[in-house]
Amino acid sequence: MSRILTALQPSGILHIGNYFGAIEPMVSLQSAGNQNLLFMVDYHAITVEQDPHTLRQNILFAAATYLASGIDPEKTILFQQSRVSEHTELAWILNCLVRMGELERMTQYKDKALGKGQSVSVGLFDYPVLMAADILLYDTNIVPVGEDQKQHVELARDLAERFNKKFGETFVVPKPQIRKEGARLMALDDPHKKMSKSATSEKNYLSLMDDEKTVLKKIKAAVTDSEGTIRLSPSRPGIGNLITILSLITKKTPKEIENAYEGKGYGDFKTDLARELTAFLTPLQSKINALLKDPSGLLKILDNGASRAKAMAEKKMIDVRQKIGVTLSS
Ligand code: ATP
Ligand code: LTN
Repeated sequence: MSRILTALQPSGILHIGNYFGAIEPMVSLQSAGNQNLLFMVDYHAITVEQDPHTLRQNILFAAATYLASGIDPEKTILFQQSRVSEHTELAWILNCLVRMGELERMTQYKDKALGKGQSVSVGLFDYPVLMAADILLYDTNIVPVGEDQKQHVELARDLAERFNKKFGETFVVPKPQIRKEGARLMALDDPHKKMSKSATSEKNYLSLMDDEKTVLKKIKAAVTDSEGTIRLSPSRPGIGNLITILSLITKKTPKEIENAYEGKGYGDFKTDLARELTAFLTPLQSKINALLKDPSGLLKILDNGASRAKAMAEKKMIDVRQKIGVTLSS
């Protein structure tokens, strides 16, 4: 039996990169026998400014999205990070093992801090340590994430090994699991950058809540090149990204898509892609909206998830406190 864990920031819209990079893999790993945890990392979200009212709504929206995507709360412990205070407690202990240089090397930090100078929050710098605590607290074996989080999971591995060496075998050393296709969907308006919900332009991403008109507009405007053929090539990231999206949605291989569009141009391809996207998003949106109409139902699921997670985390922390020498009774 493997323990599988992932988390997403409840920081606003979710896009199809989040869906295919993290949510769908988690749904497919829900098979019997695995023990799964999925949570909204609200304490990660506040590393950048959040409006409290919006944050509250985003947490519920994220929970509704996971459930609508097929997360079964019987099979997956679904909860909110801040409800299990052991996450921040373990992060503090790991803070005392991590080195400044290790955090300074993190590319997500470098990207997000760029241009912000000294005004960037200490929380943003420390973000990967809280993430390591999230993972190590539950003896996680596998962490399904998009490509951009690989470096953070590697830090969690290093910290697990460092702790185990210093204090004795305590933590499972986790492995990232990154899918082959779709681990890094690119921005529609710039295929050299990753699709990102914190992008300044809405043309960057396809939101899970975009309606038919918006999807068509964004796909028609998606950056390609002047070659005009539907073919994968490393030198053509724009069309490659769109082929990947169609392949993820239709479950056809990129090769099958190339063959189907032999002799056709961007116009036909983009119209079909927009139609397939809408057919995929519409039922998902109805399910999300139905779940959001019953906030007390959502809260019940999250309460239940939090108490199951808390029980596991409390047990782990008894061992951790003992190992580092702060527990006085034997
Ligand atoms: P932000 O832009 O605020 O950093 P994000 O869009 O990167 O947000 P996160 O909440 O950081 O989203 O990521 C949630 C999950 O989605 C992670 O597992 C991450 O690896 C995955 N993910 C994010 N962007 C993409 C993408 N473009 N392609 C595939 N997976 C992605
Ligand atoms: N940093 C991740 C979110 C995250 C996470 C985690 C992912 C926080 N804790 C634990 C996997 C496991 C992100 O931005 N996507």
